[in-house]
Amino acid sequence: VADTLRGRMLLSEGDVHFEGWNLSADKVRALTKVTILACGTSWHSGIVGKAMIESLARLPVEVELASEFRYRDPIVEPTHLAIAISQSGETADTLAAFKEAKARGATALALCNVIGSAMTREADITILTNAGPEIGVASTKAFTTQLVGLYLLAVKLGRMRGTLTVKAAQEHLTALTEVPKMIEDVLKCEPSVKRVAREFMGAQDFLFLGRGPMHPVALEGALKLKEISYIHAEGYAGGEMKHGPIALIDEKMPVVIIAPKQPHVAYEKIIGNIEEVRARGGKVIAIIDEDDTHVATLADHIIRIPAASALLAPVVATIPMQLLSYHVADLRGNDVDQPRNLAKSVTV
Ligand code: F1P
Repeated sequence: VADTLRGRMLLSEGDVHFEGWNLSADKVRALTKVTILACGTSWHSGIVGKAMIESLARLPVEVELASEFRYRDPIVEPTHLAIAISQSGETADTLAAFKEAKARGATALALCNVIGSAMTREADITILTNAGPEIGVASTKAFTTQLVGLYLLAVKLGRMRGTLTVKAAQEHLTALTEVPKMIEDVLKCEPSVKRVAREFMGAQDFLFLGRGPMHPVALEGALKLKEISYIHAEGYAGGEMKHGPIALIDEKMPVVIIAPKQPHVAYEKIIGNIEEVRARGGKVIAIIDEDDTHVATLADHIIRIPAASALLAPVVATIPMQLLSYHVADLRGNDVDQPRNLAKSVTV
């Protein structure tokens, strides 16, 4: 965990000390809303961050597409905390939205990977992730690192607002110290991911489904596949399947269903999704817990992942998504580090 964030960061007695943190307890208690501003993969981590902050600090969070924010008339007040999430710290739309929120009175917090980047210069507070430099254009380790940064921030806000006891905060911090081991364990799924990649490398479309905390994981799985494999992919919340994407399902359509048994994932409903896909001839690739015996019998392919606490499950479940797009892209002969048409930081 110490390696996750740059600068001095101390975890002690249920508290997180970020270097340069200058928000008083009074100001944190007076906050009425958090607005997360981000693009692409960073926007997906914002959706995970929303669940973390709402659950631990009991503050309402809105996750805004930064590319839309400045083109409307957003409601921003001095009691709002605007969080810009960006690997590069330079993405033009995120920077513009961040400036807009700050100009309208919000406190500005940047969660970025690059010291001295435009967003860190703009910010009142910066939390520096230590995920770089990323060699590839598509954001991967930045995503998982942003999730850890958001988790730590949620614990800090929860402590300052009094919504988390010292004991509860310490339990979350202890769970975070298990992340490196969890990542080591989840990487063991690579052989099964490779088998899936070989079978579906020629697919024209993919669908990714997840509920609750697995919804942003599904969105990210689809985005990574698009970015480096150039395969059309859609990520959907499981409950939305019947509102449209179900029309796409036929025997040519692989559907990745992210189904660890987690609170808010609605495991029973996910089983319904699997049955609906199978009934239309679609091929189900299920991401499941190591000890799952039920979904394992329903899916065409399974990828097992280690059990994780509710707020860390998205970190773990994202790894097989990243590996899948990597192996599919590699098998198709694509340059996984320099995908066509993509820039590391989108500055226009
Ligand atoms: C945002 C982003 C990345 C994506 C690609 C293009 O970048 O959309 O998520 O993978 O690199 O830019 P950032 O604001 O997180 O640097």
